[in-house]
Amino acid sequence: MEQLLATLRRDGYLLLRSLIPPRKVLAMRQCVCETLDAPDWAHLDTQSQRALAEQPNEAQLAVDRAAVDAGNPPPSEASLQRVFAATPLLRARIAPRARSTRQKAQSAATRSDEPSSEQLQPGVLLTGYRPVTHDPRVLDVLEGPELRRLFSRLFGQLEKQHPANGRMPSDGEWAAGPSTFNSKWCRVQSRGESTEEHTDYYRFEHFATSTGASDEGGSGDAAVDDSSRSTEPNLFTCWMPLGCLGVEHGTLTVAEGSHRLSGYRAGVYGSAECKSDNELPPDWPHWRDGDASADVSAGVWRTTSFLPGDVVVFDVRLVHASTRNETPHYRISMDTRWKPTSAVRDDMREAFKPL
Ligand SMILES: O=C(O)CCC(=O)C(=O)O
Repeated sequence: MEQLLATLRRDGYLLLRSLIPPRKVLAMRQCVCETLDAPDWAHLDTQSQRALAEQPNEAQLAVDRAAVDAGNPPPSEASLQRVFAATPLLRARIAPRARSTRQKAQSAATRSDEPSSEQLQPGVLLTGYRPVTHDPRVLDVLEGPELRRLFSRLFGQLEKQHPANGRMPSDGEWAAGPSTFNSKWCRVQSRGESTEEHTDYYRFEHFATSTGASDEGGSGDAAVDDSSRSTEPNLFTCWMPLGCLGVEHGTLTVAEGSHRLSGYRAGVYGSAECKSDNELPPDWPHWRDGDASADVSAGVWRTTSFLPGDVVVFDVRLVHASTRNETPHYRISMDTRWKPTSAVRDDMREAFKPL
């Protein structure tokens, strides 16, 4: 845990593979897809998906399903992809906005995933839509034992390094519980959609520290270790893909080390110091472009492909975005916010749920 926390403080994020059993994440996705498939939404094109589905090799599929259900050891990527492909709702395509009978016949005859030029339904933000975000299948993950254990241990480590009130807690107290935001974010992105670069800090600055005092910001120099600052934000985002996501589906991308830029101070967002209202710190160009005169190179964006069960935990200040969904399938993800319960002030209690 010490190493994980050090990495989180240094890079601003942690990528944890296979943290959650994939069958639980696929159940979450099923919940979102059921909503998108319902008549009043009708965003999914499950019918044509069924027509396009390959006949699965049943014996192989039984082995794959058993591996996914067992979850431990984590199923192989091939097993997950095959289970995914054999479940029509999970593989459903984005429905066209409106199609003529001729277009429908054409698309049924095309056994290809190639994006066509037709207009597809846009994505939807299901954030705060409780039939999805508070469905038991979703809460089983977003407030479930795997994330609770991870954040208990991470926050226990945090508290060891920064004891509350300047005193060392006893061993038992180190197992400080985590709290999670009651609202949950659910993003469904259609073809051509992506998330612009931004930091969550400005939306969450009220919740970012326990004292209400704002961080003075890093020096912008990634070599400086400022982990001893007591006003370091203790609010973290946990992002997870709800499916098998290649970079072409729209994956989370993180601006490594950008949490250490200066300007993460309460009141900056919307002020003249923050030159635009695009939720980026004033020092962002310094990370993005580097500074040739001072021999500082531009920062590095990182992304990867994801499988159900992977999560990314990141500092509330980290600049992040997503790649563009280039496929005819929805890209679905969820994200939540976490904070040590001991750091939840009275005026934050309504927003957080202790676990
Ligand atoms: O999933 C995305 O596209 C963006 C995620 C995000 O902005 C967040 O988790 O705060």
